[in-house]
Amino acid sequence: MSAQVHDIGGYKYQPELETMPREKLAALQLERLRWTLRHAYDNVQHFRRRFDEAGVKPDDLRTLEDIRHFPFTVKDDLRAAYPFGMFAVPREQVVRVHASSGTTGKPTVVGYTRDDIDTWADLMARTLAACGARPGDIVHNAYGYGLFTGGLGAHYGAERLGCTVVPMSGGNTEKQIVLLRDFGAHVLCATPSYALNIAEVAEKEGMDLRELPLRIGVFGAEPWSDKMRAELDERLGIRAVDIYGLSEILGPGVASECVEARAGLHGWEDHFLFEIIDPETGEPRPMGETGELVITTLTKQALPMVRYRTRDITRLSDEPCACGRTHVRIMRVTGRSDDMLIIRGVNVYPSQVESVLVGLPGIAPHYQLVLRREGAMDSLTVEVEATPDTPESGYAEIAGRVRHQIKTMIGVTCAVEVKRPGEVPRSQGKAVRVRDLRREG
Ligand code: DLL
Repeated sequence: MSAQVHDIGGYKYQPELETMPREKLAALQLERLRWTLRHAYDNVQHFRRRFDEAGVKPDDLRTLEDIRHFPFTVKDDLRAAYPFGMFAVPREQVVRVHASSGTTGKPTVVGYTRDDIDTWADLMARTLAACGARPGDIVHNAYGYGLFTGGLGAHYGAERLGCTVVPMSGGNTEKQIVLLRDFGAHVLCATPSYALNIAEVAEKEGMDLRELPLRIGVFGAEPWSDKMRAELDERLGIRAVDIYGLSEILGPGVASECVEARAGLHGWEDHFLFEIIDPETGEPRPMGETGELVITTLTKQALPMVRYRTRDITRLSDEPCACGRTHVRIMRVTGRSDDMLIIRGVNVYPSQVESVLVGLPGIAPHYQLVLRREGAMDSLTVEVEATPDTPESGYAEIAGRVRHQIKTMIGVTCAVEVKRPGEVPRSQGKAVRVRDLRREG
């Protein structure tokens, strides 16, 4: 592993965990997987029932590949067990819960024992270190605090790494900017869309964020593109690094890019087992092929998860990485299988629209997809925003160009509305990319 990774001062950092030879890592995974299956089967009614239905017992697992015989877990299983029915330890041993807001139906509730919180802090410290944060840095944490895992997850990790944490949470953007400047933060933790919002407000107020000590952006919780990364690097004067996680598995701290390569996110394999499956058939796919990411926890006590279907579409890579870490890389998550919109029979992912938009001159990186029902037909309007230097007389031409590009690249006919600068709503956390008005009209 390169010198930068070792050289991180006070934190009791164990690079050997991240550079373990793959055979040793696999042996560790197998041991921990066996424990997880036994723990889940013995202590969670849901897993016992599902394993029995599938005719598998924890001890049937002899190799890591045998995991394919075990049943999947999905978000609805957590909903059905609302609120605490999936916990594998007595509720009194659960020292923290978080919950996802859930756009429809009940939220999903997740829990942590004291040891789970400790593991999470370690994994987030590891994640922040991989992103380039160092002990002694000032970490401005703009992930939302509360039921969302982002705020407290990053907070505990930054403390564990030996940083000074500024627990800002999301929102109140003017104040964020003042404190970024006055406290001299080195690291900004936020969703990428909110970081862009911060950059924009700073520019409006005449503050050049590039002149501040800010060095690293630890961005995640939503899909973002390389174009957006280049924009964030440039406007904030930082290295923007991608981190991935989900509450059902842990929160942030499941996978992280390394600042050296910024090419795919190392999944922390000493704590999680990653698989890619065909989202239609559920069959495992070989290394390198695209499909749905499925994760099994290996050390979680309160909420062990067996083959959790994330709905995130990506691929894994076991190519060696410039940083020397041996943990498999999850290539950028570009979208979710359940974000898919069907517009007049054409499958459309918001991320596809984003990748069409980011290449076009005259428009800012803010957009929303608006769905309406006209009679029996669904219609899609793409709202884009003109850059400040685009004259309003040019809007019609931009709209035509965007419409044409979307038709050519994605195959769907849509309406395009060009909004004035600032008119597309700004993110305070996870960006809202789709407004579905079909049920309201
Ligand atoms: O978003 C945890 C998190 C907080 C991750 C802060 C990173 C930073 P949930 O609210 O449960 O948890 O949402 C999880 O968000 O299944 C993905 O669809 C999406 N997601 C998270 N990170 C990324 C990323 C947190 N880097 C869901 N790229 C996941 C793309 C991401 N999508």
